[in-house]
Amino acid sequence: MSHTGFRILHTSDWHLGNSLHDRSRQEEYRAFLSWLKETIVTNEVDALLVSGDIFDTGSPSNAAQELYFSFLTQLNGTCCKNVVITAGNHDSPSTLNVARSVLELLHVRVIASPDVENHFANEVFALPNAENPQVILCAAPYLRDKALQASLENAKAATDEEFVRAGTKAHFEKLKNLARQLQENVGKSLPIIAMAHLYAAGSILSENAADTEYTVVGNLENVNVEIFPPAFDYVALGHIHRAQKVAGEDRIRYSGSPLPMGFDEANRESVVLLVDFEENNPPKIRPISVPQFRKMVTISGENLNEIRAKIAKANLETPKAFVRVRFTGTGSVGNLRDMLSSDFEKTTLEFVKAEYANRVDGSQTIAADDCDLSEHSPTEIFDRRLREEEKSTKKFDDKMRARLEGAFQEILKLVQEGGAQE
Ligand SMILES: [Mn+2]
Repeated sequence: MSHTGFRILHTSDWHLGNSLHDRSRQEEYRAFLSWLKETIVTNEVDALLVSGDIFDTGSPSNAAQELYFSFLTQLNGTCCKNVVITAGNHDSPSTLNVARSVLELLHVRVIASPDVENHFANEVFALPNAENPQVILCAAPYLRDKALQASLENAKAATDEEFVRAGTKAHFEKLKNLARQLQENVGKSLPIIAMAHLYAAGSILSENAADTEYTVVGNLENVNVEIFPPAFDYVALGHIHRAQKVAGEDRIRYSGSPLPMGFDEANRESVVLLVDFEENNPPKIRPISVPQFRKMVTISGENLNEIRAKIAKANLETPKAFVRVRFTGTGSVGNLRDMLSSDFEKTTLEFVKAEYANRVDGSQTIAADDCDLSEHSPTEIFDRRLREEEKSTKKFDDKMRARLEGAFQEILKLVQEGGAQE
């Protein structure tokens, strides 16, 4: 698949280390990354852009990190001479920064947090390199308070939402100016590509409430895509798990997550986006469908007989699938897991969870509505807990919040390292 211009592959929201109700997804991730490498090589991709949420948590398991590093190492020596990785809200900037200087030797650029002291100079650069500039990147990671405050040059905002909106807008304005400056230095008009990890107003979260919860928890602020004027030839977004263009603009895209992050995301198509930049033309965008490496199936039934028949059928149609059982009848027939586990033992299916569709468990009041706690990462639930706290008492300042989050991550890491064999 040869080409003349500059070709990127845009993806995001890998959430490496994600597990499905304690079931490891390591093999799915391994299969995805090996597929991704093949796709990059087959399509002669020049640069890979990953717009945030590389890892599922701020302290990813060793197994998740091993996948990440071995994938990046395997790209070395292929057509893909550049990789740009930005941090999402799930990523810990310091975790991503650990290997930054080593990865630089492999032409992998990690932008974990905006360099406030140097006026965000780390986010704007040319690819493939300064000697042979073909495109200009404005690669912003997820913007936390410090970066938003610096972007606003300490101007005050009326509300938290306004702070995020105005700060984000000011940030991309600054990046655009840096890109223009770089263009002037180069002496020609190169395509400008923005990377951002945010919730763009007008984007569709999901048909499904649970997906919505997963994606925007801890970040209810959305920003208007007017912050990306046409000076940005392409905007590679991350954060929303469903692939889409935003506000009808072809050039503003979410790639979506390559793997479904739960049963509620299982029915949508996953893609990565190939984007070609040629002189004086709008970018050409081509989605490539990501195979589903392991099916996720929901079996619903009004009674046990119906459910048992569907289990047998699923075993033939989708062997090895992860299965969620939903009892949609009235009343209770007892512990579904106990009653169905012997049925599953005769199959290749993986019985992940069983639930009564019409019952709300009283233990789940922290997670509002009818969402399932196990659909969320511990960090998200903690984040939500902090928000609840802020409703009844006062808001935490940045320092206090950072201390609480730090302490939580430390405990989480201890628990995970003590409990998991990975
Ligand atoms: Mn995110």
